[in-house]
Amino acid sequence: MSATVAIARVLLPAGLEQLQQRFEVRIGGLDAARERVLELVHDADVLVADPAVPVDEQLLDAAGPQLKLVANFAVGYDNIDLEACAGRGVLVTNTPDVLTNATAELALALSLSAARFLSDAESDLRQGRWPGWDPAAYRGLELSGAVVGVIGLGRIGTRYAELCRGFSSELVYASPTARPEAERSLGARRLELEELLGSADFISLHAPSRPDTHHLIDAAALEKVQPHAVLVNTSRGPLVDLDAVAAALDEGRLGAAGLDVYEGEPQVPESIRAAPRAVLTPHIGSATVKARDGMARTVAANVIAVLEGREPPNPVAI
Ligand code: 8YV
Repeated sequence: MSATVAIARVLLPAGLEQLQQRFEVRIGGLDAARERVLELVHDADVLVADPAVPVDEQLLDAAGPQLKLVANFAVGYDNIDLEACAGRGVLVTNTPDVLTNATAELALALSLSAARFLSDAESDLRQGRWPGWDPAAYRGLELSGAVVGVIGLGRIGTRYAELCRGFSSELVYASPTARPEAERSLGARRLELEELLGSADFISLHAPSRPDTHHLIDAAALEKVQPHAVLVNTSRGPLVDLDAVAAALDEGRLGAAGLDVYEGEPQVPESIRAAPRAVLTPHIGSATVKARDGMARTVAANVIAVLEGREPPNPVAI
């Protein structure tokens, strides 16, 4: 009897077809409600999840003791209760590397577009609110030569820093551990978070969502930033207090914001949707053909390895 793979929501064909050729595959669908996922996972050997699927005790119970692997269709895995998985001997895998360029490029795009107020400018034009060329209007910030502060210098943060290096930016970073290699190759200087907030023109978040990073950028942090600073978040929503960012934008205490992720997404608070100088995208960091197909293939590679009794290529350390 072939093993059963339960895909809580969806997996793109680049990975799905490989699984369907080998295993019995159940698919919840993009809109699968929690009840459906609880049903779908029953007796499965593998669960394919994604950031919109909380993998907790209840879901693991619904699966049953035969569950071997939770393969996340994402590099981030804050949706998964790692301890609960470890306690049951369930492996967890993710999809690193394949989305590094895509996500770093979106962070760069948000940095540039927020700094030049592209959403406000375009919306003024589309709504017929452009009175004509004005030398004083829409005067933004240049990335060239700016001080770029990277919070979390992992794979994506490092790639973003490399891209900014092409703009002759001065790089500073905050990280729980020193990154001597990045310091050598990029000339990046490690700062305490407070110092980084006070000195960076661009602040880009690339840290995981954990209790110690919850609302890393809150009202108190925003008091330290320069009023022209540009805040960019392509990591996870809970790192940022959106109401505090909206208030800082409204009151001119923050220059601009480029956000791709939101606490409680897909709900996005009215405060930030209405805020000026904010470029808002709907969690599309990894949304390139190459990255998303790569992620689907990586999910398949991890599932196939575990079901064939091999070590998965991308285990998440617990
Ligand atoms: C999306 C991401 O969550 O990989 C991550 O951690 O945030 C993004 O890649 C993913 O595409 C959703 O499946």
